[in-house]
Amino acid sequence: EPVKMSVNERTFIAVKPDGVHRGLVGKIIARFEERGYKLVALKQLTASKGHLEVHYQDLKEKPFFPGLIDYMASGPIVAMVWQGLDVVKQGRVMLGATNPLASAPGTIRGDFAIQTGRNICHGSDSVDSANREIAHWFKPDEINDYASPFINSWV
Ligand code: FUP
Repeated sequence: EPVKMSVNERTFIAVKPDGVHRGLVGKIIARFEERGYKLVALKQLTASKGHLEVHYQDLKEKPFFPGLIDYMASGPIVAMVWQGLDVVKQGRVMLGATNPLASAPGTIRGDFAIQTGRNICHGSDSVDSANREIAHWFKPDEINDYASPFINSWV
């Protein structure tokens, strides 16, 4: 039986305010480009607390929720949609574990972060979350797919 693959899957990836302040945007984008993913949406914005409370709605009962919202609203975020084969799961692997002691060197968090509450980047944790998050952060006309012969033939 063939392995189930999702070729044109999309995920929501964001560089959080600490990642933007630390000048890590280019390095994070480069990792996704080099891996073979296609950037189909990108913008920088400072998100309102209301917008972030909806984004993190599943965590609203957690003790760290108010601090998380303050941190995420404290400066600009670079919001992106990346597209390609199994990009939701692969994006999570590339980000690394939420717990810094479990995030392996070679991952974004494993290379650049030591605190759970200052962990540089966000990535959707399932296809359903990705669809919800992409619709929450982007209007349909802000997402632009395009033919990439390089990606289609070699990656
Ligand atoms: P992740 O999907 O890896 O971003 O992790 P979660 O959705 O569980 O958590 C979302 C964000 O909440 C994390 F990126 C950082 C923050 N957080 C804390 O500050 N403390 C915790 O114990 C867990 C998460």
